[in-house]
Amino acid sequence: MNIVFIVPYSPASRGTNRSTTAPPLGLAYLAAVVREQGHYCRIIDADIVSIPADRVIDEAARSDPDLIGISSHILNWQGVPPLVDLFKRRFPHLPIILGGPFPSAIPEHCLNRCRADAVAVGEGEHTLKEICASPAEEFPRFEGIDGLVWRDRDGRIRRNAPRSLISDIDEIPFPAWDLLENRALYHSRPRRVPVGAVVTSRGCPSRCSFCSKSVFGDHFRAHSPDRVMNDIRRLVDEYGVRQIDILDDNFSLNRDRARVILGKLAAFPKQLSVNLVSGIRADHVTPELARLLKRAGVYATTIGIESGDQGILDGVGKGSRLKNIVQAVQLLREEGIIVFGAFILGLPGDCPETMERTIQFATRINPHMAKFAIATPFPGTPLYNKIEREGTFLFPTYDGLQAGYFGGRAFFEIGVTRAEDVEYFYRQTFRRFYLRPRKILDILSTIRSFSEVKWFLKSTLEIAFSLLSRRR
Ligand code: B12
Ligand code: SF4
Repeated sequence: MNIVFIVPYSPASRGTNRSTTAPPLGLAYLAAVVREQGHYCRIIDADIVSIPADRVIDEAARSDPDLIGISSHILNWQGVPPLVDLFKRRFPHLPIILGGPFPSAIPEHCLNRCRADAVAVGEGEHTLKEICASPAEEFPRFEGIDGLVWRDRDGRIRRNAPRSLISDIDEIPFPAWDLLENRALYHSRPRRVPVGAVVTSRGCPSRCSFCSKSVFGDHFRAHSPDRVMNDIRRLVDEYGVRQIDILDDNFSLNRDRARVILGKLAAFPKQLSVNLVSGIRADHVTPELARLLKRAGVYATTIGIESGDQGILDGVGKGSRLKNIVQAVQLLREEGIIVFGAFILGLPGDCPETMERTIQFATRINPHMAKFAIATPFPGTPLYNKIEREGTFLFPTYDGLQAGYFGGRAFFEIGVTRAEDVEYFYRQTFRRFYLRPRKILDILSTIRSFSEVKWFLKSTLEIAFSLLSRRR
């Protein structure tokens, strides 16, 4: 059987979202699993090369597909219904399955918005494997396969039992990296090139109100350090990778495991640069961990700081303390690790005083770079449910976004949190954080390679574009 996996293109993913990208690893894992069953796969990442729907269909048609799998998150969702529609017009009997964080959060809604046949909710490997193992005469059989929400012959949407999580994720094969076309386009701030990406764990037990956990849920499951190193070795040996982007939600949750991996990276025969793209928790950063990170080649990490106001932080539910954040930024800076601080404006309770506090906190603790986002309620999250109960949506996020967090427009109002204030403070952030002579020198002093210079020029243009465009 031929399976074509697609990441749809949506013009929405322009702007600051372009300077840091990652390969569609979810699809690469799925492809690796079904290839083991003997199927042929292709991955078309239309988003990374901005291919519109009609060209995606021409490309897919070349592989004579028996099944189409589309992966979607909230920012590319708007590309899905037109793509599915075109497919169904040209190939009415070709089954189309959706997956990824956005359809997983609101599968019935997504099926009502397009003509796809099913949504694989949550972790996809076992669900897809079972679909692909349907007897040829019944293919694709959706009935009785856990994790599916699907449309039956009468057009009714049916929900099967939930899919249980894979208990030992080491059983999942090495992702089909060979199927990722345009590999050079996937990277965070690149200190060394080429860049490879790994996800060493799945799930996170924290309960941040804004976080979408529709795929991997609350239960932390991790690859063994040996498996992580085997994957990294393959990326280095087979794909020449010199930098590793670690995409985990919570890399340091199991501190012993994190220490072992960092130790193995430090002893790795080739020197690698490592970027902890999605970050580590501030309260995990001890002097020992900061040293280990440095020795392992970690040159940059993100810290989800969110707010400079303890009351707002308490409302987020992450359990962060401002004093831990101050200490973490300081320790990482002392080790010479670049710190990206991720802040959110417009969380419930945010008013001019608290947002002023956030900007002042950001400039005081001074991470090298700061990303200020506007609070975005993803369907299925506690934040979304709260706005639905107690606030007012200014933009309905259940049909996707046009500009992610950085569009400069507030998505909701609730209590004292008013759109006008949020947008005002958002506009202030860039000038007040970046346009300080000392800050510019601070940033320039972190650049070590030509690839980083190119990245800076591109990101600056993208930020300027985002600040000017103001979309939700
Ligand atoms: C790395 C990452 C990024 C990187 C790179 C993104 C990129 N596209 O290039 C950066 C930091 C830049 C980023 C940016 C954004 N991100 Co992001 N990101 C992630 C992160 C941490 C890891 C993604 C990953 O590789 N996961 C691992 C793979 C294995 O999982 P997966 O892709 O979900 O695939 C599995 C299942 O979903 C399923 N599946 C997926 N597709 C399909 C298809 C079929 C057919 C089937 C059967 C199954 C299936 O099976 C797979 C294997 O189990 C996730 C959080 C997370 N833990 O997943 C957030 C996450 C995907 N990001 C999110 C968001 C919102 C964004 C932004 C929109 C934020 C913004 N700036 O506005 C942007 C979008 C950028 C863009 N243009 O794509 C949200 C999405 C929420 C939602 N409900 O849609 C997430 C879930 C974070 C969160 N917890 O809230 N992101
Ligand atoms: S720590 Fe990160 S992954 Fe975990 S719930 Fe909070 S935002 Fe989500």
